[in-house]
Amino acid sequence: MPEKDQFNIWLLTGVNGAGKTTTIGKLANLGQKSGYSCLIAAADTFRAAAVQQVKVWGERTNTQVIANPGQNTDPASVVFDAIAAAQAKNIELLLVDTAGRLQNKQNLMTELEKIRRIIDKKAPNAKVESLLVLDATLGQNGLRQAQVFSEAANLSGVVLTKLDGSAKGGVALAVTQQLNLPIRFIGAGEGIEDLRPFSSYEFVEALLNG
Ligand SMILES: Nc1nc2c(ncn2[C@@H]2O[C@H](COP(=O)(O)OP(=O)(O)OP(=O)(O)O)[C@@H](O)[C@H]2O)c(=O)[nH]1
Ligand SMILES: [Mg+2]
Repeated sequence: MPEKDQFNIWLLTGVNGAGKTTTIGKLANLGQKSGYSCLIAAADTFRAAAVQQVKVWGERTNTQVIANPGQNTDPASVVFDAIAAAQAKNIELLLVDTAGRLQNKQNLMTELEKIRRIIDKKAPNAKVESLLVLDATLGQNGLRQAQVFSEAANLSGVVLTKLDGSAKGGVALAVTQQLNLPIRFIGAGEGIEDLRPFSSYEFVEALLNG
């Protein structure tokens, strides 16, 4: 959970279609319901539809969305603007949506490094959670993703999505062990409520019994 009366920034990253934007919506819902003041940064400037998609989640959750009206703008500048807005409004939780990117696309990983740098520079006192959103159906590939994203975004944890399907999420165990990254949340559905804080006990039960 974010820390109350503090500036928390949660940066969500991952490959295309992992569930970043959906998770942002779920987290905004959880944050608002738990009494945090929330703001969303629409830093996926890659696709025009991406801003629209995150705005829909903003409306659903009553959360303001900071976006750049231009297309193909620098995502780091959106993050810069969003941090300024959050600081001016004493926001407690800023959720940053980023464009999906493959870990082997060097220019996109460099762009992610820049976003992370802006956060550290502009909000040095913020409590930053850098979360890799990992599709549980993808198996072993998740480990390689996690390694590369970890370097670019200085990850602090993982959100495991799509655990409502047949996926077992066994790769999550490898990720947590090898990279020493905790799983923070699990997504199990497309709905706004389908997100739970991670409990390793439940997870191991499900892996063993499912
Ligand atoms: N079944 C299931 N579907 C999910 C879950 N999380 C997200 N999805 C679906 O996965 C698809 C991609 O989700 P997005 O949130 O758009 O993924 P993204 O990572 O933002 O995608 P890009 O921005 O294109 O990189 C959508 O159809 C979501 O509804 C989940 O936990 N379970
Ligand atoms: Mg998205």
